[in-house]
Amino acid sequence: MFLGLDSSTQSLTAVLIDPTSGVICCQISVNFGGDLPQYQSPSGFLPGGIAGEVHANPLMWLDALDLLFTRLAEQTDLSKVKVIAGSGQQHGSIYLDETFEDRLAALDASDTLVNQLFPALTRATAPIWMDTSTAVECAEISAALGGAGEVCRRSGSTAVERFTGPQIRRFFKKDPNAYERTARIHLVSSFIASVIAGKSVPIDFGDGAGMNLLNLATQNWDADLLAATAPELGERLLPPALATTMQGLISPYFVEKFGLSAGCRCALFTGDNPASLVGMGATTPGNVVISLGTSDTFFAAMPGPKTDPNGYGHVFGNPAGGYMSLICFRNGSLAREALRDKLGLDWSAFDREALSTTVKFAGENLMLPFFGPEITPRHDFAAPVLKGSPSFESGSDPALQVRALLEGQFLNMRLHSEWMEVKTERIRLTGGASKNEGIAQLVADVFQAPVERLDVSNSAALGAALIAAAADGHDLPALQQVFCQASPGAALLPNTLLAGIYQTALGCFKTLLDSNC
Ligand code: ADP
Ligand code: XUL
Repeated sequence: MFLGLDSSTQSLTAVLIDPTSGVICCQISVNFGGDLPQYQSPSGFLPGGIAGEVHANPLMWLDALDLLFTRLAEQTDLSKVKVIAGSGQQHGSIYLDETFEDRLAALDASDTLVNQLFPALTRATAPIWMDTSTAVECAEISAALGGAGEVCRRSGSTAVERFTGPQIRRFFKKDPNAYERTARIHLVSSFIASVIAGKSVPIDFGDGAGMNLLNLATQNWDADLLAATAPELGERLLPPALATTMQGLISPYFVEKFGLSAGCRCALFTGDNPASLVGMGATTPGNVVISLGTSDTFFAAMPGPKTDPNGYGHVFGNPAGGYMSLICFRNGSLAREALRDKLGLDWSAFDREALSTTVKFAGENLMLPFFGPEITPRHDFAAPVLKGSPSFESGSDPALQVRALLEGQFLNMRLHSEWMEVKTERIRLTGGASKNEGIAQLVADVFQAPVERLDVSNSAALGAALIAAAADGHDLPALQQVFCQASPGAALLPNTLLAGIYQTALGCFKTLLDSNC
């Protein structure tokens, strides 16, 4: 069996798979807020951060690891686990002194991880991906490299507040003594992996690319980005590696305490988005994952390290080799809900039958579907912009606005993923709104690609379990065939009669966008 762990913002999840029978044997989670209330982090982070700071307590992640393995040992025979891999929320960083390595090597199963590792922290809390406190540091790093475009060209993203490099720089500036005492900096992913391996293990290319420090072309830390971020930073990081690189045996702590086999090995951990790409069965170019959650995200495999000339999208390493994009759209479900409520509708107005009544108006009315500030494109919109017929613009025919909102969201996605230069052959849809047939059909129509929905609830942890099996020599595409199957009959084919209409609408949408940004 192969174990995948995902340390996300709100919970730590385990997925255990048996590739021989093709079965997911066990899926369990520890919820940080509910199971570990002593950390006073109901949503997984410490409330009340000032000036955009959002931090979490790394000891909470360690206690969660002890608790998760306790629960796993009660439910399964952990001695059958051959390899462990995992993923973590991206960008979060943990700062450790020179005692960390010895502490990991000497972990005693009769004590807790927290008791043994907390003295090694040089920073009590870990900034996480929700942190927006580093605008100054982003500007400094960009200036040192000669502009935002150069940071993007090298690292796959412009300098971004939540990314780890700017966060490290802020720490160095605020507390140079603590930075000086820091011998090792880990991401959430590599921190948990190191605890399991009983030694510091590398950051992988997938998560490493979320730091503004990794040079995508060389797949190594970029000397100029390191120098622009903090002094002697390279010494505090291990050379990055591919997620499927085996790291050796797991720490005896887990063998003695939870009954894992002494022969169980550890692969690397990656970011939750790269792991989801694996778990959604989308690691080959041509596959696209669109997640319709609170915000919408678009991620897709790509063969080469192309970067977004506008600097909105991110490029990370693909755990299966090559690269992947991640593009976030802030106005996702929040915008769909805002229009629904404004027009006094319910979700049935977004259904397939409801949308079929307006198909003859496809592409005719345009909406810039932004109810508030957007990040792709980056602009402070105050309200949607409408351009079309009087009955559309006035709202007297609400169905026209529903169609135009959805078309606008997916045209915007199509427009802002063109830089990848990868033809979309198949879309795998996930997230709360993906169950809506009308919304799913519109995705198929606007992208002119079939849309499939998977019954995968923990795609990152599943992806991590698949990475563990791949690290042991299993064929990843074959595993994905078994574990990442679309629900039968759930594929939606595009209405090809709309291909030309949406091609033209894309150009009109771009013109409207350019005149409003
Ligand atoms: P997140 O993981 O970002 O919290 P989810 O992926 O769980 O979000 O998606 C939640 C969103 O899904 C809700 O905000 C809601 O707007 C949307 N949603 C739920 N059901 C439907 C539906 N039938 N049609 C459209 N949207 C829906
Ligand atoms: C990606 C990002 C989030 C985190 C948390 O850039 O910030 O998706 O990975 O899930």
